[in-house]
Amino acid sequence: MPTPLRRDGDLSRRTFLLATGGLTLTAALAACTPGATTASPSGSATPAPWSPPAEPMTFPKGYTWGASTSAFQIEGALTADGRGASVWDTFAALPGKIADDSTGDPAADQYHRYADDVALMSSLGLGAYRFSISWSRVLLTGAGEVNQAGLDYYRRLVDELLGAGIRPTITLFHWDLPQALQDAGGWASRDTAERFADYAGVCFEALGAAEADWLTLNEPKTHAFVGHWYGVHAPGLRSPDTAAAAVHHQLLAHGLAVQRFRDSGAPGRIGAALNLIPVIATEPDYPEAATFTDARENRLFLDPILKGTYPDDAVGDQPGQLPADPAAFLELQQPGDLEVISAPCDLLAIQYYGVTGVDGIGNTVDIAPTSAATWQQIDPQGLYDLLVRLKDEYPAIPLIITENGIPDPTPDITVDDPDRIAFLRSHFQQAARAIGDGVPLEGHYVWSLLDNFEWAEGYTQRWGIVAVDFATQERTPKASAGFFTDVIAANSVNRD
Ligand code: IFM
Repeated sequence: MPTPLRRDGDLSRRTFLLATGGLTLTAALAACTPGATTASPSGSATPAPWSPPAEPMTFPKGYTWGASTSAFQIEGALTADGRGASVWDTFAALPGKIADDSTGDPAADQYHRYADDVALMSSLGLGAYRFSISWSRVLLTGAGEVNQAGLDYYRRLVDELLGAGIRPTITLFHWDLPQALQDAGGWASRDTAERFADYAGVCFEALGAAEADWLTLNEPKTHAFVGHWYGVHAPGLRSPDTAAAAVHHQLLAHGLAVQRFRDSGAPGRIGAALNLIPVIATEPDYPEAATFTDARENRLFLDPILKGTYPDDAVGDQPGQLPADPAAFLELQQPGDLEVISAPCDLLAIQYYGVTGVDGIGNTVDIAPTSAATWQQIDPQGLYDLLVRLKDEYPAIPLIITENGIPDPTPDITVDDPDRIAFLRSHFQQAARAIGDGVPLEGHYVWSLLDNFEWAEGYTQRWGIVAVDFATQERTPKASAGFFTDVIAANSVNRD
């Protein structure tokens, strides 16, 4: 059984982080990479954390620098050109579900402003732009007749990107399931996977000629768990068994879409985008709960896609497991499903936000500074650990980081964002370090290009490197956008 991630110096690092509790995030991030050995309170020497070198860390030629968004979070225009409703339209309209009672309208209105936004991307020097397609713009009820006007929007966007020399990275599903499919059972129903494959086929036919990277699913874990188990995201369900079904049927949808992609002969590449999180046992004598948490958070998604097997310790009634019925989960799996799910991909997209500690009885423990998103425990070295783990434990596959970022500390428009610069710098450094150690990492996308609708947090969390005034739709690049532009131009990251 694989062990949860632990690394030398963890305990001392936690002690150190406690000691930095009064620092700002920037100071804590800077302090996380000192050059000297740190001393524990008992005075014994502990291993020094890794330090970036004095000279710039250079990335391989052709390394992709990009920024990411998703349809419901930025497009607005919820009824334009006949768009159908998604589960997020329904959920956001329910009282009390969104922190500021907002909806996906107007968001950043990219549906109408895409040309200006592409010009903005050019001015920042981006090599790639990751966006998602709204399924219910293309197929209003998730299936049946194509809504040409909706599909044409994405064709225009792709053309604009290609014209600007920016590679499109296209996500097919970023949580906005057509409401009509939810009404028919949603991801609890196997049929949704088939509908997804048909929808993917429509997109490949319309846009597949473009040299692009395609991502089937965005964070199937978050959609399954937060939307179907915790009830905090659309569709707002609270059933671990439904969450388990949403896991399997999303993964099946991924595999079916990969098959369609191959059949289409499209020239681009395809994979899935998984949010992965190093899990660190805070009670080393009782590591089981951390092992189960690792199974639930990471291996439940990595293993079927990359190895064609499900881990046997992710689902069950032990602390850290997805508390669904393992027999029912097994029953969902039909002969041949895992073969479909593990259809060879061209890349694996990773979304990295931080680490988590887990105690002996499965509770989450803060072992690193958090951002305004309290679930986010910031640990740049965790990115390195994760990348090396993927190289060591899984079949070789090109990797790209398709999300990495933090929110501003307050809901107010912010253009001076030193915390984000420190965050990005330290994560770019760890990415370069991993490449130096043989990890086949090919690109890094920040989350996000623009301030946007942050799901249940509405507009109260701003994750963009470009500020958006939602009343006027004015865009203002933050200081971090300038920092990112410099990194892209140099294709390297400085120590500080
Ligand atoms: O905004 C989200 C995104 O949609 C998926 N990954 C995490 C981001 C920040 O919460």
